[in-house]
Amino acid sequence: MSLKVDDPKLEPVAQKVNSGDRLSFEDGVALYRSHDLLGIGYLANIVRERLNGNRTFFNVNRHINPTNVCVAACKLCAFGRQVRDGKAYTMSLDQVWKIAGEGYSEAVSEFHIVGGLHPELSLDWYCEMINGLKERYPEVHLKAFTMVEVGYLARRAKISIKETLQRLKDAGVQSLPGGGAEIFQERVRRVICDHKINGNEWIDTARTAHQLGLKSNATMLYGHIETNEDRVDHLLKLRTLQDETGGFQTYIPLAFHPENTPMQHLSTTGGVDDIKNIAVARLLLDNFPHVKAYWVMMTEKVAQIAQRFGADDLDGTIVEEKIYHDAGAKTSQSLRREDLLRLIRDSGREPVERDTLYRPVERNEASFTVIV
Ligand code: V47
Repeated sequence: MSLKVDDPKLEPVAQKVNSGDRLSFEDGVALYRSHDLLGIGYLANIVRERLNGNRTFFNVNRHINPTNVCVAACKLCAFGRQVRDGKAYTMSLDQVWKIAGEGYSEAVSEFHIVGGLHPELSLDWYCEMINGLKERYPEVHLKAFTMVEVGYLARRAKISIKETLQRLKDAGVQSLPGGGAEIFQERVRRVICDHKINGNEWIDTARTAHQLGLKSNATMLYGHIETNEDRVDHLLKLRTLQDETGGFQTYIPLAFHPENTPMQHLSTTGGVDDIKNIAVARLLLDNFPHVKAYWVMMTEKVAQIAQRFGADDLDGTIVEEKIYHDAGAKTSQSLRREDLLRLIRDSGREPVERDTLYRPVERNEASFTVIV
């Protein structure tokens, strides 16, 4: 079979996709530089269907952000606040445990828990929070804390990353979300998130989590001051770690939303760049089982199109979203399960409700069963 692309510079990529060979750094840059969106999408769709057939995954989840207090003050962020800011909030443990059960009528299979780097909340506090959630909602998978939060908690507790992750795991954390990766290139990182752990530390923390048996996701924040080369460098660093550990489940490209951030003079990304970021990732990350089109960030419409350009996951019901909405997102805060089913079916894909570990879920209204 010969695969057709309009841009002659993509011929070598098409040949490699045809034979199942790994793409190089130069291939990645050629893909980002090309305007042949249909050619790129065509190739990405082949890889997507090889890996996941016609299925598109989603879950019934709830986001919980226990605090927006953050010492990092990243230029990319509209969510984090200084302790004394009028809009700063920190939930009590009781509030976290209560809010977890609110706002959605169907049984949630995942809590996605992330927050700011709070200078006074200890590792013990977070372990108690996790423990309390597990006690009250034993069926619900706890996907909690970015590599950045883990790094900060370790530093404050004056223990190693490994010990910190082990403590969180013992308390009930079952996997980690993919946030905080931003762009690994130091030159960019220094501008957009100066006080965060650096790219190597993010990778090292993910490696340690995977070695402890905790799966995680991975993200990349694009559409600010990074170059195409920075994007490819980021993706290949993720691919290298995945070769070593196999611990990543999903990659999620995140478009920068500039509103209410110190970088609000930058414009938002366009639909072409959003779709291209899905497709190029699907082609470069040959060892990642899934690529997620995060509907809150992309809009429902673009996330639906992404299902034909390499994505095989939409994320979930979410219920309450703060990070993107503080940065001006116009999407809804929440979708119902039936909305996700419709979005997927209307893009010609077969919807599969999954748990966090991608096992199919069967449900009736009030409960769900993981099929193993
Ligand atoms: O870590 C922060 C990014 C991330 C902005 O693992 C911003 O399943 C754009 O990681 N504009 C949080 N992006 C979101 C995230 C995520 C979302 C959905 C699913 C999963 C998963 C992970 O959002 C942050 C940061 O990289 N972010 N501020 C902004 N103004």
